[in-house]
Amino acid sequence: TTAHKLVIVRHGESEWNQYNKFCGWFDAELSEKGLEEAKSGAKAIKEAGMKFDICHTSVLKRAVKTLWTILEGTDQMWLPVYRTWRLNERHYGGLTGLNKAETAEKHGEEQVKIWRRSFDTPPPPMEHNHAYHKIISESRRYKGLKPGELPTCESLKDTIARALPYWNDVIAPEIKAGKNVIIAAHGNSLRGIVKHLEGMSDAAIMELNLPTGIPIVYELDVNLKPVKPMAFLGDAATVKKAMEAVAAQGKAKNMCMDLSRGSGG
Ligand code: DG2
Repeated sequence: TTAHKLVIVRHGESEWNQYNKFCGWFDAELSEKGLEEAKSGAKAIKEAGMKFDICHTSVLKRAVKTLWTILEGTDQMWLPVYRTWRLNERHYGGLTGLNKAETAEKHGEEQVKIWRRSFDTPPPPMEHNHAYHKIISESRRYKGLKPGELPTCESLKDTIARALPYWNDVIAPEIKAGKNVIIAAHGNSLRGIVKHLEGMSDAAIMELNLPTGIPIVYELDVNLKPVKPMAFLGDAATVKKAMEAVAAQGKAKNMCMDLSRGSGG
């Protein structure tokens, strides 16, 4: 039986999602569409009457701003918000800043799917001369990380390995203590949490693509096991389309832009 509810939400579309670039730890802004998605997410949470006690997010503004927008839209801006690098997006290494469709044209769609969705194959590392190396690795927000914690690239497995301690040590005890928690994070850091919660296999998680800005509700038992499948606070057709658009970002042609804009007819 349901003992707890948890809300997780991937940030609204970022400017780099919009340009179809691998983003990872680059601190991209929300796009205008992404801000609208976050507002719709807020509206859905408000209509569902959901109230929170504690909020967790990453140290990347696309997730933080999505959370702010949800808190503003539900009149809960007074809530405590905790930010941690452990909820950051997976570090996309040397792929950071590259266009996903162009990368598929160059290396093949299969290779791009492996880089995007395989469980334990990391992307190539970010070298010191990479255009975004300095701005990411020398950012003040990462000064407190211990030696070896700052990644140069991460597989989903690596992402889970640094996100799970935060889940186990901070978030899970709060939920068990009866707090209503919302987590605003990223496609792959949330896929890691979903894999853990649902006990999904390494193969099954490959096929899961999380849509941007659509809140997901989990009903959990006392041991934090889901008692039913994740529920999206959005209509089924919109959710399906949004998930397919994410999967299509790794296709060689630019089709995905048309799909995600809904302008393809
Ligand atoms: C995307 C996910 O992360 O990309 O880093 O490019 O959720 O922060 O927009 P997010 C990125 P894919 O793994 O879906 O290619």
